[in-house]
Amino acid sequence: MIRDQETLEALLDSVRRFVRERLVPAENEVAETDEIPESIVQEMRDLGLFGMTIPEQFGGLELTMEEEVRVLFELCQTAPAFRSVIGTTVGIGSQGILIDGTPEQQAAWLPKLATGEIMASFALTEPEAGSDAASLRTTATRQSDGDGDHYVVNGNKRFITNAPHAGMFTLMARTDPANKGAGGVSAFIVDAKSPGISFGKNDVKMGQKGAHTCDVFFDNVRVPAANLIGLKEGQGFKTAMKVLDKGRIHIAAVSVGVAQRILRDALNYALERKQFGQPICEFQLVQAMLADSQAELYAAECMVIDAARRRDEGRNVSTEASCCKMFATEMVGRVADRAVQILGGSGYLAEFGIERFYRDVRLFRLYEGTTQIQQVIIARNMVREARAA
Ligand code: COS
Repeated sequence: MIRDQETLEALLDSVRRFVRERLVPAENEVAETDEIPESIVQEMRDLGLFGMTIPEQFGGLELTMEEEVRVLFELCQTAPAFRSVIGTTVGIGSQGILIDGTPEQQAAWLPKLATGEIMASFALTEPEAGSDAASLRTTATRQSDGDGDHYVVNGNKRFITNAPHAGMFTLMARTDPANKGAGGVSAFIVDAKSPGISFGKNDVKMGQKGAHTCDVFFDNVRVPAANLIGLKEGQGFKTAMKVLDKGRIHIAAVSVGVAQRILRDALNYALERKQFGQPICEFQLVQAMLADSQAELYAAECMVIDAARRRDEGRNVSTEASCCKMFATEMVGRVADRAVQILGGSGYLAEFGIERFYRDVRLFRLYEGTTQIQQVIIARNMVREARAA
């Protein structure tokens, strides 16, 4: 936790400067090469961004959720692929260890993640288990031999962000073959260099060039029993859901940051571009698009900050996280669409950058639970609470 406003402001200033001076100028190169230069990744390490959410005792900045979302509002005013470099390490890849890991597991892995020495990746989704995450088929079978207790993992994970760069995976696998539902799933810390792990080709995606995803194959991979998160079988699905509660607020904050950038670009264009003898920002139909975007963006920003504060207070934010994820990711889609409209033909051209954002933000409505899954979670929680009352 950053204990004083001045230190938080200094961090936000550094991130703002980093975005303006290093990331924005590199956007086109990253889109063309599909690679983020190592010098930029190193600067992210130097800024402490990999350790944003990791406790100080393990070398991180230990930001509260509210502080984290404020950093994301700044960091994401550029191509979202840059955020993806640190995203799985500060978020879904590390949080399972932090939330449910033992002190030994935390001490063994979190320091390396905090410095960015290794990246974390979150391996839940499978070819046949997307929205229905609890139906996953990857197995982890406990065995004991001369090498001590371990699990043998077999299966295939899909769409795994940062898998090609990962040093470790938070892996969800079925430890109880008789239980085909959520209760049969356990979470593990898996060293990415373990023999038997192999990777598919990088996925060719609609957008977010520079952020890499691929399939990961586990073929008789030995995982020490000491790497079972929390040393308890059957808790892995719940660990994944708790991780996603936080991850969904994170993605909502990312959506707010990107929307701020897109709207600023659209406004700047509307100020400059003249038609019928005056800047197009003078036309009320263009103003309507600007105003709707501004109001929705402000609503999303307020929601994200409120949900983050509630989480910092230790409250259950499953409903709020899904509300934020649903609203903010849909919001940035509408903002990007209006921005294309405001730029007109130029909005469709690569050189203006808006079409790239339009493609990039489409992912936000899909990963970490689609909009429809967020609706299911929100409504289910409402019904459950109403019945309990
Ligand atoms: N925190 C803690 N525990 C949770 C939880 C949460 N947010 N959400 C669910 N659980 C618990 C439930 O309480 C239940 O526990 P009990 O069996 O003890 O009652 C268990 O987990 C199973 O929950 P549920 O019955 O709701 O599971 P479902 O299979 O119905 O799945 C959804 C629920 C659809 C919400 C879940 O599969 C999901 O989030 N899918 C989307 C997955 C996703 O986001 N994928 C993206 C991958 S990461 S890029």
